[in-house]
Amino acid sequence: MLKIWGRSNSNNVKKVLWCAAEAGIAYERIDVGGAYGGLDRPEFAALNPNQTIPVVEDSDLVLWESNAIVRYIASRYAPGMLYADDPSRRALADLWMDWASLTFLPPFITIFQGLVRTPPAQRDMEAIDAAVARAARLLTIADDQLARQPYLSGASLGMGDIPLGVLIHAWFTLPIERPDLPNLARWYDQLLTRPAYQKLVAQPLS
Ligand SMILES: N[C@@H](CCC(=O)N[C@@H](CS)C(=O)NCC(=O)O)C(=O)O
Repeated sequence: MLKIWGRSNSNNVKKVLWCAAEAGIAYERIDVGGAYGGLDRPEFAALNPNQTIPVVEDSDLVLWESNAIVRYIASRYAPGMLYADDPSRRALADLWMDWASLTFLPPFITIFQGLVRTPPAQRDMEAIDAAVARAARLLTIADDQLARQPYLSGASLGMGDIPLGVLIHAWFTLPIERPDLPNLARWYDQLLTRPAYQKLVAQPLS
């Protein structure tokens, strides 16, 4: 059985849990990181020298880096469904995975860490407001894409939806000013109808 290391409120762990659930595979999850600690234990550092979560063990295979794990689970356990057979479609899904993590994540982290994990008196509101404005500008790009197709991966849910899909729950939940992005809102509403997303991603922020 797949073993997933990481606390369930980590956005990067949520990607892996949601992907595994959509792929329909059983897994065991072990709480490490955050309040649970344990990342500096030698057994964990031997699995992931970065000492970060998530980590996945599948028989002899050990993987870290959440997007690499999502690609692995999708290709191994949900080919033709979460992992497109067609190289062009797959490349576009890859594009949205990378965009979520390399372009959207930096301003998102400023907002999320600032408003969820920092006490009010210690918040840098100037930095948070600038990050909200940047994130809102970036999300118009995703909104444009979602005007052309139901999901970032194409006609149906795929791995390309997973990284931004996890972050977007916080975007629509946080007490921030959001521009009207109807296609993004419609996509989020569709994700919310999925039992796996509801259970593993759309939880109170912590
Ligand atoms: N690029 C890595 C980032 C991993 C990462 O930074 N994980 C965070 C949680 S989201 C972590 O391990 N934080 C330390 C902790 O939870 O104690 C990935 O996508 O897996």
